Amino acid sequence: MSDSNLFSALRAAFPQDLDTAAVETDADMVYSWRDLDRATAMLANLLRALNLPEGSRIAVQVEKSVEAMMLYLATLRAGYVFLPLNTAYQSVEIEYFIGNAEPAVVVCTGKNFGWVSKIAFKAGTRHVFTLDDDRTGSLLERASHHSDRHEVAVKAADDLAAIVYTSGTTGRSKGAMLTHGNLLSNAQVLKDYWGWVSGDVLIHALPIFHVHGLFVAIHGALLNGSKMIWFGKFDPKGVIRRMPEATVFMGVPTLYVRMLAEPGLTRDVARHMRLFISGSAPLLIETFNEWQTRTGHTILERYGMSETIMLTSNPYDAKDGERRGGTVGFPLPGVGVRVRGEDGREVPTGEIGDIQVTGPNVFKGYWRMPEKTREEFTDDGWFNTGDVGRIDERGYVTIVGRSKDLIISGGYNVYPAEVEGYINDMPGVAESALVGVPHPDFGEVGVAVVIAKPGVPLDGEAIMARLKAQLANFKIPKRCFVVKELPRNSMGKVQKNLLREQHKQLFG
Ligand code: MCA
Ligand code: AMP
Repeated sequence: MSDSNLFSALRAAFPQDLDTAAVETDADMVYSWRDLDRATAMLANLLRALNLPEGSRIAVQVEKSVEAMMLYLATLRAGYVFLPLNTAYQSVEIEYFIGNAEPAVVVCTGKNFGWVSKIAFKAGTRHVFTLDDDRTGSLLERASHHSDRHEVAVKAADDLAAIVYTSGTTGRSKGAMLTHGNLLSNAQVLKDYWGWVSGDVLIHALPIFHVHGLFVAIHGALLNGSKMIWFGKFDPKGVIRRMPEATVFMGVPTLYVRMLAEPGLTRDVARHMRLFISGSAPLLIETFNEWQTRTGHTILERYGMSETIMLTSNPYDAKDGERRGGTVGFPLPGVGVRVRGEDGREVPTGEIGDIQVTGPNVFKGYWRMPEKTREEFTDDGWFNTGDVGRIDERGYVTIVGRSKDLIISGGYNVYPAEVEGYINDMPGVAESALVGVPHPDFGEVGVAVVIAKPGVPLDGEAIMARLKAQLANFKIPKRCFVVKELPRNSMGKVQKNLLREQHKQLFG
């Protein structure tokens, strides 16, 4: 079998001189390409020494660090399946992911070892390691005893490389199974489409537990042998300060909004930059325009999903067209995008419908959910994105909404059904509805509207406090109102559009 391991392709793109800098961190640490090669070998040897069954999942919930990225690369290198988890997830959420994915190895922070290991051992996980963002923990300690030479595990393009959990409309998260072929084909297409060149330097300021920071950004830099300037946490002033040394930046719209609030963001400071890319949530046209005025750069907006990695992109090269604010550009080479109406037929050009996609980037299915997988694919094998949009006569795709009930807040997805479930389980609650309303920083945030059981006094603040003890912080509604009734249609269904309309001015 020929090797389609994504790691092999990334490794082959390392520069000739392995002693040059591959990553420079905001804490002034420098990692060479040789460091990446050796550390991923040691970690891969540690994983192999555990004698895990083929296809084992390595679940990781740690703070962002270069070592955490190396663990991802080592997992690929050893041929196992990487399962990244948002650091905001709390015990009930982690219990679900570990119970569902049954990872052979769990890596967590030292601080969380007590409760995470308890959950993991209960679920049958045999190995729990710790990894902290100051290069301490049992994982690195154990890896240090292993050889720094390792033969990359041979993988087929169809073999699993990662499982990325994405919330479901019913409230239960689904693990999107991504293969080596999905990830590599997408990374190669983006390398060409975004015109990566020798000498490019990427500012990496996104979390590495979701597709944007983990795949799009890291693969982009590595596949081009490009250095990364690495921020453990997004810091607008710090990013602006490093722009004169960099050429490429990737962010969710909130990052652009926060940098625009900095007087230090000028044309001069951004002069060396080649490309600013935005995605994961809609970029407001105001942000797009203001960025152009302030920096002289036109943000390139693209669109993707955990299930598909990147789908469409505004053009990089002016000969292919202009970057149009408010649109997500053209289908990437090799990706099919079509818009279907309620009757399942293709709509005329420019008309709105459900966005369906196909291509080598489209995932293999949801982990252990064949029914769900079948539901999301059409009879002719296209994946239903749950996004609603149109394609104009020039081929630009515009997303106008979502058929899935989803709130995207600062680039993180919040599924109302999940949050409503927790609120409904609280004593004294009869019913609740969570809606997304505009927010100047996060783009959109959740607002909860709750009805109490007859005669029970309820307090919105107390509901939010209780939720905070259970769920990841970004899922907590920013406001919670207790009301007498919810607006309903003639079928008795809550009219969320009316609630959205009612609260749309809450945050100015
Ligand atoms: C933090 N908070 C939030 C969010 N982040 N509230 C709503 N939405 C959020 N996204 C709240 C916390 O609950 C907390 O509230 C307070 O803000 C401070 O938390 P902290 O963690 O310190 O916030 P921060 O560091 O300022 O984080 C904001 C952020 C972060 C940098 C914008 O959310 C972020 O990195 N977002 C990027 C997400 C991303 O990478 N998405 C890509 C998904 P309290 O104080 O009340 O507790 S991949 C994807 O979507 C697809 C495939 C694609 O197309 O890319
Ligand atoms: P997830 O699978 O959790 O990463 O979220 C994917 C969803 O994010 C997509 O289905 C879209 O609804 C949304 N999304 C990603 N990029 C964009 C964009 N540029 N504009 C609007 N929505 C986007």
